[in-house]
Amino acid sequence: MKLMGIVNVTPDSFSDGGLFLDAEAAVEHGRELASEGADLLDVGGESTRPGAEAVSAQQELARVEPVVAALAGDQGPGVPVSIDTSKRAVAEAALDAGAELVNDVTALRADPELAGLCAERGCELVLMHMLGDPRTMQDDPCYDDVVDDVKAFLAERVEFATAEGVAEERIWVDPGIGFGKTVEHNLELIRRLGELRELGHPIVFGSSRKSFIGKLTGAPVDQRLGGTIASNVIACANGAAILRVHDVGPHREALTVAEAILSPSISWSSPRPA
Ligand code: HH2
Repeated sequence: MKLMGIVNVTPDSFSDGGLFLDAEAAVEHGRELASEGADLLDVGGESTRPGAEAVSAQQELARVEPVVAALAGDQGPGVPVSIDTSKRAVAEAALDAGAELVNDVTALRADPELAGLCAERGCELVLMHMLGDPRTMQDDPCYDDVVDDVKAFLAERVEFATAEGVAEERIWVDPGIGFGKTVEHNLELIRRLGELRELGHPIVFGSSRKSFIGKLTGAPVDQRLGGTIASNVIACANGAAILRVHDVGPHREALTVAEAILSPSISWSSPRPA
């Protein structure tokens, strides 16, 4: 199970907006997440919270480029860096600065030319499901069957990406928890996450501090760690391969225990009776 630590270089992210807007603070935060056991660092310069305002490529680039360069460079903590963007220009600069993965919450819908860039560079690519865009996604989201609909969407997006030249084995898929979903939609997706494995791509899962947890527990955004861990452990049991989280240390601890329970590898590594 891999942990993707979140490094938001934004003034308005829903849970940590403004905390790491300064490049140095963001780099320091990334180093800390790596030291707590992050396998990847996901750097983002545009909030995707419901109702968030769009940011220009220039502004986004100015936020993320120095952070990616520092975290992916020789003096960085030595874990791969991903760029959370939907814009080709931002992704290109981040890849030039050393990022190895593109995480696109629009799954190549906002800027289809991003596909060609990923194909050309041979980087990993995360395709996430979202209903509409961040300004409208929470306006009464409706599905026939949320899991079937998300699965069909992701299958179509994988087809688009591969038609544009992205290698099948580079593609990861993500159900987009909280992106155009009610509490019940999110819970259903977590319960039936295993069905997305039929797509044949590693599943990225991001529930960290999201509002469905607050709606269930009544906790404000800075007190949702318990709920986040519960949802992530269940996602892990149901087949997620990568968890995108703000709080790496507590998740590393929880997953060490969860994986020891779930994984048969422990008995494989012990001597077997002849
Ligand atoms: N969630 C957010 C942003 N990017 N990427 C993937 N693949 N999956 C997610 O679930 C996901 C994502 C939203 O979380 P956060 O970055 O903390 O907030 P904001 O978008 O407000 O910066």
